[in-house]
Amino acid sequence: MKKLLSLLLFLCPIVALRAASAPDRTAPGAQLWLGYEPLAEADREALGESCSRISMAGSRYDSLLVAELTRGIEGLLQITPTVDPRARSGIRFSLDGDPKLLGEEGYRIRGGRNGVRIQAAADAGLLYGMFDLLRMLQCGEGLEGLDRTETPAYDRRLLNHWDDLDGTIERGYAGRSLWKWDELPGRLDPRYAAYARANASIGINGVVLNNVNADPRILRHDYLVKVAALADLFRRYHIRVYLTANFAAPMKPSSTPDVMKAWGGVGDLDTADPRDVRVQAWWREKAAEIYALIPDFGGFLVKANSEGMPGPQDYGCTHADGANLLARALKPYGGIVMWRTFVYNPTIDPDRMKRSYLEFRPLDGAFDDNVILQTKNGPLDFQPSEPVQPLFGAMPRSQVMLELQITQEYTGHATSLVYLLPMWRRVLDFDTCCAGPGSTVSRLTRGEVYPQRIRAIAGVANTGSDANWTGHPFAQANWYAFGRLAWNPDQTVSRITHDWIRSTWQVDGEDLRVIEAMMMPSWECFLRSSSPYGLGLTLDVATHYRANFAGRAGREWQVSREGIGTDRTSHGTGFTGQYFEPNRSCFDDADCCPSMWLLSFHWLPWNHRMPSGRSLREEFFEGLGSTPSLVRQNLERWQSLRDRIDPGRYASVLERLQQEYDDASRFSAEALDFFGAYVDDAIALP
Ligand code: BDP
Repeated sequence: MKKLLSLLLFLCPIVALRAASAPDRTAPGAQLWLGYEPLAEADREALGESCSRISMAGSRYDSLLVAELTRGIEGLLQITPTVDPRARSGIRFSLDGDPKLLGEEGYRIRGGRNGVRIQAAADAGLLYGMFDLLRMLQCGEGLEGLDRTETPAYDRRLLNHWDDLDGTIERGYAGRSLWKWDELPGRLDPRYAAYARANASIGINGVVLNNVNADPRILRHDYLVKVAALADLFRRYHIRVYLTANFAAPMKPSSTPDVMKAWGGVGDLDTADPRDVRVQAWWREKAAEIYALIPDFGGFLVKANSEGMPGPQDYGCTHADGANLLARALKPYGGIVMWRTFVYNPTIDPDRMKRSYLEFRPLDGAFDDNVILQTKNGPLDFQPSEPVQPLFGAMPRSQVMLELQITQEYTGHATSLVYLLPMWRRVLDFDTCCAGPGSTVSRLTRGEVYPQRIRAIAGVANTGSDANWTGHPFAQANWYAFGRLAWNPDQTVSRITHDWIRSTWQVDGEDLRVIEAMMMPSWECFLRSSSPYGLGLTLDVATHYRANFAGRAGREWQVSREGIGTDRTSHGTGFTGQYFEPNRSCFDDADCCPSMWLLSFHWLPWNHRMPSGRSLREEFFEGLGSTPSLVRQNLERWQSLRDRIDPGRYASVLERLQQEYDDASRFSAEALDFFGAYVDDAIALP
């Protein structure tokens, strides 16, 4: 009894603190990074005066700004701010910023003894400035002496949802689609607003609602009315809606329900030929219909002549003919076409890594100015690590944007803790050298190397109907990091990571470092067994490893008793020839090639001497067996935080780490066994 009493006394202050906080703890993780837990008393006192009054600038987002600030300040500082248009102190918004400097979305934020001033040239800047202020408060950053100007690096920062109309999500691991098409437009699920708010808080300003393997029905009038209801809601958060268009949409409905095979759409034509005037008229009319419902509709994303999807090549036309067809229909309204370069045509070249370049580079300069080529980071398909797509920099007269995959298709679904920001950072920092040193993917896609009117970036979303949005609580970090990176690709990894940890877990100091230690090496640890030296081994995580290995060993990895890897050098498939110098020569040379991509570019004998002085065989097998112990370390780290994390989220992460440990153990055992059959223990170094 005595023990129970002392436990209760011990818990009391914590309970009181938690009870006073606004967020609903019944759904662990539902608040994402917007938990707004009370700050320490000293901080609350220091900031209370500065945040006690709000004066508005009269923007279209006024009510949202007041609601969000009130929610944040009530949670963090435990006071309710008053709205006072004449306030000379407190949080003051104004729209008198320099438009040349701040553009549509930028802001200047200044802090002093009297409070904070957020100045913008247009409404959206105030929204982003407000979220930045709340982030600073959550992260315990002082406001005194603050003077910062922020503008986004990309104008279009998009999430791509691979959501199907039946509520399933292609490569989704967090439940069903957020969009309830059968309830729309009549009922708006409260989660729509919560989703939009979360996106706005990290700067995302566009969402493609449907799967790239597009069901043409999304362009039918009844669906467009539903889309318009979502667009109306998202507009309140400065988010535009885009749709994926099926190239065969103008055709008569198909009798087959499988969109991948459906050679038919929602129109009444018997062709989708871009040269046919009826097809052109169909797209023009469709655009007019869409813009009548959604005046700020962003545009179309298109996957054409890829993995069985219809496209202009079915009519002997090029990607440019197809993209321009849609672009011209959208042009009068300011819409854009994001045409994907993820193509898949085995007749062009047997080395799949070479295909996008071979198909798209000859079309450089042929695309209209409202077309942008949406390009995956690598030439294969979102593998855990692969070389950067050589198309970046190779099309100086075309606009190109980067597509990243936030959802963890090849990186452990919602079971593995794999923090993807370090990978994305490498991609953005990769120097293509197309116009001399410094021609990084980041600068290229921002139009700093060759002119680009459209500057955009997309991430394939990992959200779903799960209460915590992303399945794995740590997968929220990938969503967050994508948004922050899209706003500012020069932001350091540690800055973004620290902000996420502080805002999400309300920890600092040693606890923050423990969580950081779990996240930061997670991608490279995952690679050691799942993508050793660029050899992507994961296909269907947690199932059928052995069958998967057997199916791919010869064709893809060319594994034998002699060695492993694919020769893509100038002596092999010639893929390295698609890069600019000095990358080309470096990738051609096994001693210069980054080890992370070594086996993507080279076939090497098992006794190849690695920079460590050890053999490829030794390192390869050590890596294959390494993940379980690394996951165990994360389990122990997490257990050390037991008393500092709310029980719901603590248990959810623990359970997933245990599952990850089991999966990793099974994966390692099967991989060691499978590849072990090819090698002889006695392989000696040369
Ligand atoms: C692959 C996915 C597939 C997508 C495709 C794409 O497995 O589901 O449709 O990419 O990006 O990674 O189009």
